[in-house]
Amino acid sequence: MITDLDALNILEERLRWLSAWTIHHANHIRPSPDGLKVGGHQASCTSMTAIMAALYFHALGPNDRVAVKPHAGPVLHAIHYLLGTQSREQLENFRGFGGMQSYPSRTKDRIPVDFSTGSVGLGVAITAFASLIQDYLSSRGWLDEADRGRFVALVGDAELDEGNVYEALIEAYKHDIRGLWWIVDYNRQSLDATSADRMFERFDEIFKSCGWRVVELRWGKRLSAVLKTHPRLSEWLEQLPNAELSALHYEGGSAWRARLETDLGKADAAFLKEHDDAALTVLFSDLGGHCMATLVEAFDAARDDVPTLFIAWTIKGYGLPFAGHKDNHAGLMNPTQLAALREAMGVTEGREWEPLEGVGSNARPAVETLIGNSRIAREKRPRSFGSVPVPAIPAPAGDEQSTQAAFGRILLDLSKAGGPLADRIVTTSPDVTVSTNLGAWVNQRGLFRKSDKADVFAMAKIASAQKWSGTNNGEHIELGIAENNLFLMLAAAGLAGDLFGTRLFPIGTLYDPFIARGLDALNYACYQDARFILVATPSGITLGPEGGAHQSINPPLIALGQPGLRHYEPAFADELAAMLEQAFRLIDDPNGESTYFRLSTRSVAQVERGDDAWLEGALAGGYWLRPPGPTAEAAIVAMGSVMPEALAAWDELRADVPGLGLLAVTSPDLLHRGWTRAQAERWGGRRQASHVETLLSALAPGAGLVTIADAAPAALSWLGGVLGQRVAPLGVDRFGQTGSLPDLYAAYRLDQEALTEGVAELLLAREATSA
Ligand SMILES: Cc1ncc(C[n+]2csc(CCOP(=O)(O)OP(=O)(O)O)c2C)c(N)n1
Ligand SMILES: [Mg+2]
Repeated sequence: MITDLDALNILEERLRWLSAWTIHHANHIRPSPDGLKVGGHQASCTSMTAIMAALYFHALGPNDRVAVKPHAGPVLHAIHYLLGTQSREQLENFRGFGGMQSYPSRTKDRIPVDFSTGSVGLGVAITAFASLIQDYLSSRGWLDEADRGRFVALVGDAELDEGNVYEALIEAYKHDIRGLWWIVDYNRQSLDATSADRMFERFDEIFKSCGWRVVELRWGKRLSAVLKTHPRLSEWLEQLPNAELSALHYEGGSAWRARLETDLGKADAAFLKEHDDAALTVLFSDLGGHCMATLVEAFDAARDDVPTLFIAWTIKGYGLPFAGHKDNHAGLMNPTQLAALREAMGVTEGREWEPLEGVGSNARPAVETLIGNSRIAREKRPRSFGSVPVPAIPAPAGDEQSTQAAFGRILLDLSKAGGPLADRIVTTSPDVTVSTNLGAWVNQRGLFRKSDKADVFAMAKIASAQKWSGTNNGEHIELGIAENNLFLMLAAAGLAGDLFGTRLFPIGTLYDPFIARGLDALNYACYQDARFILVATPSGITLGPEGGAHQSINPPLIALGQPGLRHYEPAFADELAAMLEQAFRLIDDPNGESTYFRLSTRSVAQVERGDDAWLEGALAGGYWLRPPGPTAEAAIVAMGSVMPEALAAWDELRADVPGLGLLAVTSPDLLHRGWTRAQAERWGGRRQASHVETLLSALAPGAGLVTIADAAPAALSWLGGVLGQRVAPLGVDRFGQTGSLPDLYAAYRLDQEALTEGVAELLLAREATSA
């Protein structure tokens, strides 16, 4: 009689075999066109095969979402192969072009992947924010109770060194986030070494103090039973350092015997007599994370919504010849070792890809039933979530405004007007809601709190501009100052469509320099194609008296190199309004992307517009604010908050420099992308000038450009390369300092005088070359 546990054990073996074989095939069998090692992590996979078999074929429900430890990617694919939702062709092309990815990827893998992983720690933390978003949707009535699920992170033990895990843990506690299972594959090995013994049991305390249930699965059933009757052996094993335990797992039965004889002497002689070396190897490998009964029991006992940390003891490389070896992280079996494993697993040569190869006819029905009953099998969700109409967004009125203030006004107006878009917006900020001008929106829409939180100050009738009570109907999620969490929150909210079928329009705000704090999480969000709006303000030395510690310099360069994120840097409120409207549209567009706005606190005189001709160019990255004459020999190219200086210089110079133009750049990022794309398409036989080429070819051949931005000069200086024009680049390339704007603009050469000098220099150079 085959029990479910037997069948699960058989499935574990299938996963162990298929993951090892997939990696082996890519490295040793698939022809290599370049001689490069393909790689893969057989040891990291087999460390988790029992845990994953117990989850996917027993514990997980249809709505549960899992972030899989990156190096166990092949196990996830093997599971889908058994479920029939992954093809052999994809497995054969592991790490190949168009094949299954090295690490689970939402966008590139053909199987449904809930969260991409790869940068360790981030996949763990995003599950907390996804759970919060699930609560957010539920409380608005946008998610049925029956569609709610649990969020599971499969965590490598060394991932617990990543600080972002604890930032998320703290935020999760504050928001009472539940429905989480974080399952640590406690193989006590990282990439380089075995883990520090001193941390042992500290993790439990950290999690327990944040309200988590900690379940340690140290020994399997068989080993536990032996240890119960052999107290000295038990005591000895409990205190064995990580490195020694790993080494013994590698060396196997005879080493266990020798070591026990030395350390325990005759005390356990009887025990040693009862076990030959092979039996000792098997017995001591019976750790909790490899014992199916232990795993199933633990998962079954944790079905409530208390966040739970499972510490499942495992052996890195379990069942493989390099089990426990400290250098096994990227270890690959050689063909001889692979052949031995194949035989041991009853796989006939030539039938390596057969899903249930080696499973006897006796066991097959039970195994097939378990596979058939897996409640996690599903197709990839189509990327259509019912579109949300985006209304026209008018520019806020006002002759003088800053882009930051305009942003606050636009959101306030959206809120007052109401409608589906305003209802689907969710805002979030790491403790800079007020100073990024989101306060008025929050007054209108309220804080999101799972349980009501009264505004104590308002109740006491203390005057305050911020009326912040929290309810489960609020639309702003306030975070502590941990920018990494902001990006993980945006990633989770930006995946609401994919994860829950309901699109949200997430807007996150922070100070521009602190983007650097969360860069990897930002990249992670973009990599997964999460859709959101990032509003970074204030920015640049235009922040003035706040000084260098808060003045950002390089974010436009970051944006220039960040796929999946569009940079807009408007100078005027009407530009910002049009760009926000565009950014909202891009969120729900299958071919869209996220948008980063770099805004400023500087209040600037707004320009008069005769018509809407500027609009299309502004959305495409730039437009002629003052069009050049047909023989223009120079142009000022300006971005964002320094536009008043550019306009003043243009006014001063236009009499002396006939046809001088002023190009307003709203997105170096879009201009650069358009340029390189047009280049590539030219090679493909299509010839169409990019927007930036069209703009710049309005100038006379050989004309010069003076570029200016309150940012690293390289954000715009590359424009000279488009048509081979000479450039005088102005911008900030030293740390900022405190001061008034006139003082700072003079010191950093962002003023009218620097622009005039720049134009003069270009004209002189032009005369010299034409003389
Ligand atoms: C942020 C980041 N830093 C470094 C790496 C390189 N790296 C990949 S796996 C790994 C060690 C992982 O150890 P553990 O989490 O214990 O996983 P195991 O393979 O032991 O299961 C490292 C350092 C990475 N992927 N991400
Ligand atoms: Mg490890």
